[in-house]
Amino acid sequence: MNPKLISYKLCPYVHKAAIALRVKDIPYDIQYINLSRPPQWFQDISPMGRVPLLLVGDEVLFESSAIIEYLDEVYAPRLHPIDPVKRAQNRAWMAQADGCLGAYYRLSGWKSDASFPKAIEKLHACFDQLEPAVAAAPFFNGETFSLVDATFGPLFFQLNILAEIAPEVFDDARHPRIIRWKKALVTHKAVVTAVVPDFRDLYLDWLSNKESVLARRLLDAG
Ligand SMILES: N[C@@H](CCC(=O)N[C@@H](CS)C(=O)NCC(=O)O)C(=O)O
Repeated sequence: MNPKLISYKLCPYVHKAAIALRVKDIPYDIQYINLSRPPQWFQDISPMGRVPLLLVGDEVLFESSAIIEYLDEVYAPRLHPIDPVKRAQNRAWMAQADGCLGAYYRLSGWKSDASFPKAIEKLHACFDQLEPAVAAAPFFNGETFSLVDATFGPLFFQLNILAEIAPEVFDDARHPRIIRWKKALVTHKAVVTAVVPDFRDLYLDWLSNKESVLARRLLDAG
């Protein structure tokens, strides 16, 4: 029986798990739920009421990092570095992704035009910390796509669409390594195919339904 990913179409944590499944060519089933009205069966099995879940036989896995670590242990090829020091460093950077995602989410719903640059600066402050760590290319560890790439891919994928209306989310001069990394990630086959084909439309629709700076910009852009 294939593992089954319980999903919400716009969730970056689901995207991360789907990327790991795809990079490893693991056959999997996927079921989408409406997070604003989660079905009872989901509430019964999801310890935190969150997606993603990965159903493996009778077992329920939750937390995207735990899910991708599980996949990496069970299915070849190994995406984490073999060297324990490098692996620990990779895990440490994976843990930092949530801070950047938080800054991005706050920015996506930011209400005040006047203080919007502050929201941008919070995201850039996260990138300032990450920039020196992105030493290799095209991916975080070099030629091989790893779990760090699966973790940051969804953030950059969503930001890349957001940048169509807020180009200031990326600063090429301040974060040249991140920009180069971002370009490799948002065009990677597993990253692109791990979301639904109409993701961009759904995402812009989600952005436009907030009372926010970005929703107003979308409206102005027509
Ligand atoms: N730390 C969790 C975060 C998962 C998460 O926040 N999922 C969101 C959707 S993107 C969710 O299910 N939210 C529903 C809720 O919190 O009620 C992970 O990495 O899996």
